[in-house]
Amino acid sequence: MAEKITAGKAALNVIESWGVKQIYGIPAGSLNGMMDAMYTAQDTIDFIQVRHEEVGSLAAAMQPKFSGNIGVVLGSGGPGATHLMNGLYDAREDGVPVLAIIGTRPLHEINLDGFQELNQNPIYADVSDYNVRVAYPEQLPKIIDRAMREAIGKGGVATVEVPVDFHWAEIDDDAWYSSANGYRKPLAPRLNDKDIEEATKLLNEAKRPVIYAGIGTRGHGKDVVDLADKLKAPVVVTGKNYDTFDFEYAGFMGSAGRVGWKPGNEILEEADTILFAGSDSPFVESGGLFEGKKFIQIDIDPARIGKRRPVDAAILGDAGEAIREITEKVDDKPESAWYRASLKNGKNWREYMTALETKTEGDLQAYQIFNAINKHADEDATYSVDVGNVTQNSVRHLHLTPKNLWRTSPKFATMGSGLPGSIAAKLEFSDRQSWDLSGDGGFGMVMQDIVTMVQYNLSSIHIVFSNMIYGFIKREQEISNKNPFFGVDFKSPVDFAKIAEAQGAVGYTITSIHEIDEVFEKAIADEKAGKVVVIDAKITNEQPIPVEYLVLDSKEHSEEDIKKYKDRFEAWNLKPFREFLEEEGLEPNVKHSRLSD
Ligand SMILES: Cc1ncc(C[n+]2csc(CCOP(=O)(O)OP(=O)(O)O)c2C)c(N)n1
Ligand SMILES: [Mg+2]
Repeated sequence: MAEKITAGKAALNVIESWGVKQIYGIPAGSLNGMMDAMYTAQDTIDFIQVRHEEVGSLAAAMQPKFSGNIGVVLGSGGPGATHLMNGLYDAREDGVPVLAIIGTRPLHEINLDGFQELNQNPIYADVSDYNVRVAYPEQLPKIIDRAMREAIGKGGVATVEVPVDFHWAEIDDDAWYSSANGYRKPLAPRLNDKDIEEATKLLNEAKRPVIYAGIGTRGHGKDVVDLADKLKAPVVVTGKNYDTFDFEYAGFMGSAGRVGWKPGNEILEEADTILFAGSDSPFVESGGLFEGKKFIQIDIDPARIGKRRPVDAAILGDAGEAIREITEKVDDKPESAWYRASLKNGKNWREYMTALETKTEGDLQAYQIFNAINKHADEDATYSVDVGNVTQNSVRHLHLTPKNLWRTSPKFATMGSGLPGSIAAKLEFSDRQSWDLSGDGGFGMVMQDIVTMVQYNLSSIHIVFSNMIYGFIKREQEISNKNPFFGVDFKSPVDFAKIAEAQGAVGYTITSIHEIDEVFEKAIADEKAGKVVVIDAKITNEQPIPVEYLVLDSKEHSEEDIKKYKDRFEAWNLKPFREFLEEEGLEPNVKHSRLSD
């Protein structure tokens, strides 16, 4: 007769066989069977008890973004499960794998309108690629195994609802298996020579080429740079792909749009040909930056080619491979006026950023804090960045290299993802420094889980950029709203250092530029000693420069408006790209309003 095993333990054996090391969650009546099984699996899988299920689901979503490993989270039937939504949507929007195991009543009580009972599968239908209720105990390990294949294979969310009693049920030990050993990552489609030729031809003809490097180029930064050097093309990235390149690389122009760099926006405006590699950026459809340009798209997914704009040439395949092929075939271009003007523009912008970062007098701003991070952080530090002005500032002022990992919630863009991401990063990379960079609004959504990091000895540094506003939205209201600002200012200050201390972490407050270095030295020493540190940086509530609304060009704006803009954003030495183009003997492509009058 076959040996017996509980269905819950068999399910956990399956989960472990897929390389899962931890499961996030909060226990509950509908999860008692699961927790009982987890007790027996403690030597291989850690239960990470969080203080809010959303933190668990966001940690589970951030985990594959940092390491590629699937995140697993529990939600109790009803309220615990509905609390998972933000993490699950974050995973779906970023195409990363998460398994959500959600509880429910014992099977014989189902459909009786019981306590906390919801018709759950329909709730998770939209967010999930795979979404079922387990029908009987022997099915539990099999469904979990399928859920792993579906989530990992499709890069999305699998939701499995389990009646609480199934975990305890005994099944035959030979009635389950794991398919993990048979899982293979699909190979990229083979490149088509004709497609490479057509793309190469357009690039050879281009007078003002730009490489737009999306997330598909991650791990291939050097290949992109090789092509850029040969083509003399500046490199623009998508907002989530900054750590693919070295900040110091002079041809690097940041990203376009609001969460971007001035050169990223201007260079796309002035380009004539864009090699759009491995990106599904939704911002490509808005803003008009791509109008009238030759558009060459590389993507590994045929469904994405042409999704955001009409293409002039298309390459189906891996972005790194395609870029290497193009580099072999493309003409070695001589230095061009376009490239020189672009580099000058990049340099002028970097000087602007450096000037802000290195200020030694005046009110404390986020920029000087970033300068301290650049100075004090380990070179392979991980950064989990929340959503708000902090995202914008971090892509401009963090000096990232491919040794770092910089992750955020780029598409779902949920606030409150910074701290959960730092939990996941530290669990995955215990010997690397884990930074959480959050605004006071975003941090306020999840700050109760500092104690989770303390409880599991997850040393980390959390910077709270306290500007007393929902800054990112205040700026939007400034542009769009007819009435005065509404609902964006904070009236009551919060002492985040005290909140940290109250949870067993170390808390510091910085209120002036002069205090920064001393606090950072202490914070780094604390972090090295294994502590969790929160730094409450009381910064001004001024906005970062809006690079999508530049008021710098005398051909477009009045001297008075330019002066106002420069004074406000301390941008006295910032020049419009037009000036660099003209210095190099080039006409601007963009028909500015005044020019075309
Ligand atoms: C969960 C969630 N709620 C609301 C928003 C809309 N939103 C985007 S940024 C932002 C303000 C962020 O404020 P804070 O964390 O203080 O950062 P700041 O912009 O002030 O630096 C808001 C409300 C969001 N993205 N996510
Ligand atoms: Mg704020």
